[in-house]
Amino acid sequence: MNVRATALAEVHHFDEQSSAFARDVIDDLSRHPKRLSPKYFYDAAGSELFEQITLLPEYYPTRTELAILQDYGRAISSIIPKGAALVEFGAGSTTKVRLLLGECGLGAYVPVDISGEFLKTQAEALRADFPSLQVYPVTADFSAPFELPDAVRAMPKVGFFPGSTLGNFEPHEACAFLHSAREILGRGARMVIGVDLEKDERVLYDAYNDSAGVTARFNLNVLHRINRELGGDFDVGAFIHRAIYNREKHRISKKALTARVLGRKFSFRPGESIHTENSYKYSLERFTALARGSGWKPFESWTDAAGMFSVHAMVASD
Ligand code: AVI
Repeated sequence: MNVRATALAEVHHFDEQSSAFARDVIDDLSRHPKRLSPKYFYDAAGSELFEQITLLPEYYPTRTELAILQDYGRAISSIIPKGAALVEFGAGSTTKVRLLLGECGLGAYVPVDISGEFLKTQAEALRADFPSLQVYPVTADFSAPFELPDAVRAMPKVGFFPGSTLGNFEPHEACAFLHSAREILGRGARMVIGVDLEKDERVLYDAYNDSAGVTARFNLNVLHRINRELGGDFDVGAFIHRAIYNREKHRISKKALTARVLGRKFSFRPGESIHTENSYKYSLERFTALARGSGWKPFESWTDAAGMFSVHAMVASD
């Protein structure tokens, strides 16, 4: 942890999670260009806003992936061995896993998420609806190594990573994540992963610049969060949301821009941006190459009729 973040943590008596947040914010806002990690979008307010995004008419990924899981649920579930532990990386709402639960005889479900409170609520709802299902929530940053609960050690493991969250990693980070998931899940593990595909620029632009402004609120919430949790004094109203599509790099970059900022610790030039998120879109070939280079062998994939989104089944390579 850097010196200023340590001092901050001491003054505020931060717990481990808030200290990591403080360290990352200070490090990331000290960079040129400034940035903030998308993993900090998801406090309770951010998770709620993301749930709203998933229902927007312009935001096609969630409904398209849900339709694939619905249409091919039986085939997808058939790659999950009976009695397996299904480990969901970044489990927000449990809508997607519910589509598989009816079809496969799971030994346990292990949702892993950085947002502990949201995770607890979702786990309780799932237990109420599936009383015989063993649910072991793990509060952790799934982009770093973490321990699986002892209770699932002997079970076959299947990773579940829907939502195309992989696209929020830089390609080298995506590769590191897939390697780490393979280590966590162990030999012989399988994985079901949702990957958003390249498509028309206008469709992508609209998906990240919705007319109701929910994505803008979601993006700017991270500044409110800094104010709430780290005693920041960002003038959030001085920032606007901007999402652009960079075809060459296959991503949507979201930047909050400002003309003036009253922040105490960081000064922003007029028009200076904070880069908050990338959403890489893959072709089927590029995803397959990435997976193969990261310790996994994709062996089956499913897409919607319009080729907007894809779901892949993979097995850990020896
Ligand atoms: C979670 N992730 C895959 C979303 C995406 O599409 O990149 C996050 C998001 N950001 C703005 N809208 C949705």
